[in-house]
Amino acid sequence: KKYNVAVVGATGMVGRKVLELLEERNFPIENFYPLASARSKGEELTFMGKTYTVQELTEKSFEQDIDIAIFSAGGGTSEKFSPIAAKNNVVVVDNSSAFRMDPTVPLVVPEVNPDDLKWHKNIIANPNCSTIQAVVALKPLHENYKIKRIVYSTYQAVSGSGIKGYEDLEKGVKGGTNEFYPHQIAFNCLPHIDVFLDNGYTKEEMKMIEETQKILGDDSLKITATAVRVPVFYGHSESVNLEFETPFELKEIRSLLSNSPGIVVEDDVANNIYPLARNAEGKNEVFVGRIRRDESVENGLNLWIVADNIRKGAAANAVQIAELLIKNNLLSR
Ligand code: A2P
Ligand code: 11C
Repeated sequence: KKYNVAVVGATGMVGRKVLELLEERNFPIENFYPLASARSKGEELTFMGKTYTVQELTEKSFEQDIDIAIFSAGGGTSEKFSPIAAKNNVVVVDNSSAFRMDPTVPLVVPEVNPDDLKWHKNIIANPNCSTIQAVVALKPLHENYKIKRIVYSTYQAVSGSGIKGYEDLEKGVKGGTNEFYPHQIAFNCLPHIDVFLDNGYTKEEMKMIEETQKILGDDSLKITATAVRVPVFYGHSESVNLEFETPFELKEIRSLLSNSPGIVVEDDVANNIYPLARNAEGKNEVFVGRIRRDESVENGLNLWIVADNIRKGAAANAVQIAELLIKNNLLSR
């Protein structure tokens, strides 16, 4: 059986990667609808060997026969159009932050909480990129040793900001001035991702905290985060410090992570092997290394977690969700 699929924001950074992944994973598509703003209306794009014309997203778009719509066109667009799609029994996989913390909307990483898909009401939220890669690694550890506290410190690529962030770095290394970030990003680190909130944290940091609790289904988890933008084009890196309820052996942790879905362990420091953003680029897995005890506390562990933020952090996770919806018979038409 084949399905009718729409990609909203098909011309954007994440949208184009969604198209690439649908093609790469041979997604069973009958009819395809690339949607974007009026600016791109009429543009042509090639997908699975055919040429398609980009349609303008309007309230009427979802009167067409569409089974699944993957949205990557910003929070405002999702807020306005996802409910219209949902009402028409189109199942929406939404990449924006618009519905993530809505208790009636499942927030899903297929390797972590696939069962949450069962209670969807036609909208499913795709988590923030830095959250996705972390929880893939944390899930098996939480199940086995129960996490008490997490300290996230991130090193995030400029592609997380979309094309404007990418251009600031590209121009910056050639001596140009920044137009998007408040400070030069080339040869620099900015402890500032998204806007600052009243509590002194950035929105990115609060997303990591709240989304991790929701995905792991545990609001009592103690979490703190510092999110930093670094001069890297693709691939978010994260230092993750954990405290568990129960004791562990490092050997067990390594084998647990190696045998969990979606994870590749790269941890051979004698040979300078550890996860690197440059190596994660273009891959759909989450890479984990520098696995070592935090000797300053009881049952403490440090990890270095890296993934391609546009793939596993966005497009790949969304396409995996769409695949699971089909596999588990969870579409609404
Ligand atoms: P367009 O290319 O027509 O502007 P990025 O994150 O790389 O900037 O991409 C954003 C994506 O979201 C693009 O595909 C963009 O389309 C789309 N988009 C932005 N605003 C709207 C809107 N109001 N309606 C539909 N699509 C939108
Ligand atoms: C960044 N994590 O790297 C952000 C991008 O909530 O989907 C993704 C924002 C989001 O800037």
